[in-house]
Amino acid sequence: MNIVDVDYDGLIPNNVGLGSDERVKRALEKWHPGYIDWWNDMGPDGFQSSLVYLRTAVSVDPKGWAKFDYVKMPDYRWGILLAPQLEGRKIAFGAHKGEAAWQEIPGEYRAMLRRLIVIQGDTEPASVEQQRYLGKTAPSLYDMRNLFQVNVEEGRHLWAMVYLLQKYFGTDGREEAEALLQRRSGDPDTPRMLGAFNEKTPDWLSFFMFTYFTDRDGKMQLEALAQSGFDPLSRTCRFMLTEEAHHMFVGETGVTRIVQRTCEAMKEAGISDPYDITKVRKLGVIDLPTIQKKANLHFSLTLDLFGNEISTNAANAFHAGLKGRFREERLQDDHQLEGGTYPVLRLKDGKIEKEDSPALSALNMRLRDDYVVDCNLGVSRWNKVIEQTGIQFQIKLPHVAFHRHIGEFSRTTADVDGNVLSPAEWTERRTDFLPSAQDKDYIESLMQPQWEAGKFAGWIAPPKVGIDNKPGEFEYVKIA
Ligand code: BYC
Repeated sequence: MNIVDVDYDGLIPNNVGLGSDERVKRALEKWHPGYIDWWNDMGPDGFQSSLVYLRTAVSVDPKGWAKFDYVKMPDYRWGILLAPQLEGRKIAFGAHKGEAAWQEIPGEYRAMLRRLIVIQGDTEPASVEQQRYLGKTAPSLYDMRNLFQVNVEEGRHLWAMVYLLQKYFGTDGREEAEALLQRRSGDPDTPRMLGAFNEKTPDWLSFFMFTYFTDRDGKMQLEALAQSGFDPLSRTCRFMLTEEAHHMFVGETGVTRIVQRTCEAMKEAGISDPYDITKVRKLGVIDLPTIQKKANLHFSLTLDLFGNEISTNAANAFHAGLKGRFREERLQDDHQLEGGTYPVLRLKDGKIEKEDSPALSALNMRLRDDYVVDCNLGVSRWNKVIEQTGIQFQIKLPHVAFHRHIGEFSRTTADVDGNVLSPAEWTERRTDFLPSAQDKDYIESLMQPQWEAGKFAGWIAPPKVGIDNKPGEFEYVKIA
């Protein structure tokens, strides 16, 4: 079998030889109707019979793996795609460093691995649920298409994790696969597993912030899991990362286009003070301080997804060779970390201080630090756009202690600069940092659909280039 090309003959497209794996094929075919029911219940509200210009993977070769065409979302060919197996791949870290990567799961690591796969799997449908209503207020057909592309690919990422559960975990894998279809984002009784995936994505600025910040956590976690000694997990994460890149592109360019439109409108109207919110809002654009508040919200919610700064789970997963570090292969150390230390920000007697901690226990912190560096790259590109218009304003990531619910700083209340506030001060100043009810109402008032091909809502600039190099007036979604 050619592991680069995808077999589209059966019900489930794949490059894993499903045709000759009757047991897993049957299990997945049994799971399939439940997935379609979930998609119909919890996927994009409406638009299911619209034709959407989507890309579908036809190969896992990094050069030319996608084909673009009009597809109705329920007919999208979700499937199982793994990056090609690397000949002679070795485990790169932990106690098994240097041993051949595993094609089957070592018994002693089964529970740990299952937990990692289930948590990863749970986030994928969760994000689709969170974004369910956004199609109705899309600022253009271009943006609507990007939303639906992200949604179908998150659906496929769920398939990716379900395949691993069904193939390698027997009965309990099948039960976990079912449970992934049962939990619901924000449901008080059966919520999704991680906090940020139970929050609402109520408007398009939130959607772009989510795809910028939260999908980037996806990138970091997938990069760490792509290092896994369990080769099928590594291969599936490697392919997922190619799709993830587009999601972050949607987020980064989405925010860029909003910032650009705001600055252009301010210039045209002769407004130079970004804090003159009343005047800026009269122009029908989103003022920069509100964009900053949304960034504060989504960045802080996403930091929680890295878990506790000091974590035995993370140490165990690394030691076992199941979850590595960001770009493990590029790091210059022993890749075992038994004796090393890593600086961790801690809360000591109400003060935030750096402390050297055992490197193995500090792996969540380390991944979070790498994440913050990665986040800052795009933020500086947003700031370039502002700078070019001559407006005096800079978007800044808040301090890591700001607005936290998991880990060291969940025990304190800090402002965006990391100054510890009393609970009363925090309550009083909360809406200086995070969107207020009025901010939310204002953004909501802008969320009016613009579905004419080639047109864009007044609060967002058009993109520089179209998807698949299509011209500006291209009809990305034929709404039915
Ligand atoms: N909410 O030892 P700790 C994506 C729990 S996003 C609730 O620090 P660990 C995507 C934790 O489960 C990437 N609970 O945890 C993006 C543990 O509970 P138990 C998703 C939390 O394991 C956009 C306890 O607290 N992938 O792909 O070191 C769209 C002790 O914590 C939270 C992954 O996350 C939380 N935020 O770190 C679509 C990778 N944080 O088990 C998709 C897989 C911690 O003691 N997961 N807890 O009862 C992991 O690697 C780790 O499980 C975590 C947590 C990084 C999540």
